[in-house]
Amino acid sequence: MNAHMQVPEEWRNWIAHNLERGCDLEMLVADMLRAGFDAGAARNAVFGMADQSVAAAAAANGTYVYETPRLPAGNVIHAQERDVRVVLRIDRPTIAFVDNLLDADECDELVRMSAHKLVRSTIVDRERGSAEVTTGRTSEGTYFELNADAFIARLDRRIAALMNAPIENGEGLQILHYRTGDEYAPHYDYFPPEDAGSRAHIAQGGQRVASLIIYLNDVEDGGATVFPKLGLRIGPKKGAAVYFEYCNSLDQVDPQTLHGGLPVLKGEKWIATKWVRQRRYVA
Ligand code: PD2
Ligand code: ZN
Repeated sequence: MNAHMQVPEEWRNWIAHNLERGCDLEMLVADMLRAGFDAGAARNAVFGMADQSVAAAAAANGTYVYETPRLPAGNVIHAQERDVRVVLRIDRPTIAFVDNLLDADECDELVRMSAHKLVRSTIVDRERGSAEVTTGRTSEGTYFELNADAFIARLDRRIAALMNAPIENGEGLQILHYRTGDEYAPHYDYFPPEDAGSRAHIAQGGQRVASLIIYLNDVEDGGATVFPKLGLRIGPKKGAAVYFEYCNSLDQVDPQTLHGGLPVLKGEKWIATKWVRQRRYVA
């Protein structure tokens, strides 16, 4: 039997029974080898089923199950016409810092296109789902619909390739401007599933699954993106971006991805944010 051969159902039941009893995985593999199974097939079946049962147990008690990252592997991600270098990766949750996603002219162009149409940023009211101004988010912002023009369409394509997601699952690119003193208090980018106010938002293409924050300028002081539960702080760098993901195939959301934008201490801060949904985003 080769490694990809299907293990018969009676043997899968036998593995499941012994996993439940807490048997050592290598001993199960050894028993299967003695029964004539190929080593690859035995290991795939035993370890694969063990992974599934750990995931099922974690899901049953509400623990977030980490799956294979959506973000492509490798030192360099080919994002359309641009090769983007991954400088740092964290595995659980999946977070990555990538450099050189936009060039300086592209950053400047996004700022130029946005500066005249900024409005005060809001957050989602947890009960009503409405957009509310709050002291915890003092930036101002605007957005560009998907493929708004040829320039935005090029960036949407590049970002979708980096995030390994269909372009149409992305919300329109958000541009945010923070003046000195402005901040974004720690929050989740997903819509808390238990909140009544989340329902209407989740209906627009499912839960958010991943975010990309692109820095459009070098901030003089302050303005780092922070993940307080992880002790992680990322300094803004023009053209670079931080990526993170927080919703798995079981529809669970990951509370470890709490994050915020620290107050800008000197100068100003511009970012572009892309949020990706489970399915096509319906504005
Ligand atoms: O400006 C930031 O660093 C920041 C931090 C947290 C932006 C967002 N969240 C966001 O746009 O969701
Ligand atoms: Zn956020």
